[in-house]
Amino acid sequence: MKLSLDKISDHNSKLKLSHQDEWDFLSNKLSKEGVDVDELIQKIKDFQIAVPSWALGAGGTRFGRFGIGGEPRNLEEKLADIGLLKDLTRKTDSVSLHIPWDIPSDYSAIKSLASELGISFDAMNSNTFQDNGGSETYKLGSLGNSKKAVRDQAVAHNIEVVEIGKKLGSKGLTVWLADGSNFPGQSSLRSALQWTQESLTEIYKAMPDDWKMLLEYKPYEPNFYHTIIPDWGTSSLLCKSLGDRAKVLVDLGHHLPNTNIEQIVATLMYQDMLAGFHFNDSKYGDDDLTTGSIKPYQLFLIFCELISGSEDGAQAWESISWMIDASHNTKDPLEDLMQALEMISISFAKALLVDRRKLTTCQIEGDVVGAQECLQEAFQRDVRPLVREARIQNGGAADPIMLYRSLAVRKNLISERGAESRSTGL
Ligand SMILES: [Mn+2]
Repeated sequence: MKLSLDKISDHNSKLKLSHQDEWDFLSNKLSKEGVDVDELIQKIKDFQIAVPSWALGAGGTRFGRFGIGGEPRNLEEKLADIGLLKDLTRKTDSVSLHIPWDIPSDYSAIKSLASELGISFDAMNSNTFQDNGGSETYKLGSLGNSKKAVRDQAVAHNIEVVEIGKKLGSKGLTVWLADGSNFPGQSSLRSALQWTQESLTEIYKAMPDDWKMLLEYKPYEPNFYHTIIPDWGTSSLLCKSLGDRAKVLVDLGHHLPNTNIEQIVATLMYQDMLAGFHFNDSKYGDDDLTTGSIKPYQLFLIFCELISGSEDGAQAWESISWMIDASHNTKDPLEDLMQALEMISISFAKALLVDRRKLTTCQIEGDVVGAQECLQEAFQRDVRPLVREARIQNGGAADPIMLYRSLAVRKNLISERGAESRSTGL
């Protein structure tokens, strides 16, 4: 389904009056405070977040999966869904593919469809967490498996993913390993790390010079005694051994409860070691809940560190990749993604409004209360009119979910693709 742009302008003109009042009030106030409103809006407009190809179907748990209907049946339909999201939100202009779920059957057709929709190919994702028809099993690990034949197969898979990405114009490989052990004594902790390092070295050497490797970590699941890359420190250590183009990928859900993620971000940026982000939210573990639905203050604090790290020159903003990595099986995935994109934009906008000069003075002078006030002043602000204004200026809908529902997009997708269509993925 392709959205006619007239529908967006009709929708926007209906909401124009109420939006204009709210926006005039906020922009006047910001201008009086000395904020360069045009520059602020430009930053929000420019901030684009990749959508993974697996987030467009109903997610699932190990207990069950409840289809949403009208799910994309192939890569072409996945791109079409991202095109819809792009038209409505103007917040996403790239897709992150997962191999083997999304191997193109016709590369030039896929490339021309993507360019027609204005979508580029973000980092590629390899899959060695489930068996993919190779002769060896990943039951007891992949890149860090004790058997060389298994490691070789996993390395070859990653190199194949790079080759596929090269044909599409991608510039990055994301590696997340499910490797680890479920019981003490099951594996040699040190050897497993060494084998992983050796396998990653082979993959890194096979990447083109203008590619980067994004190395993800996770403390537990699917292995519950140990994972080979449990934390940012281990990931960082491996990346440093590989070379400058390997950096650490932070998935918000891949931390133990109450971990200070903003500090991890600050530490990684201090060393120019932050590859990118996987946005989601969590209450207990890797819950893959919608970004900002549980801990919006944490998300804001993370953005504060990102902005301060880039403005202070620790690490360039452009060197960081952004992607949503969540899926929830009780929501329409497109609506879920719109909610996530909105919350990410809101947190980013609030963090941009922090008076950093005042904050630095408070920090240096030891004004604890003043420093907290600086953050609260920005966090408590209602920036929704600002985010909406940026979206409207970019050609998006004033209220993407409202328009999506009023056009009955899901119903249309169900009549196009069927109620039982099922997207590839988990
Ligand atoms: Mn992830």
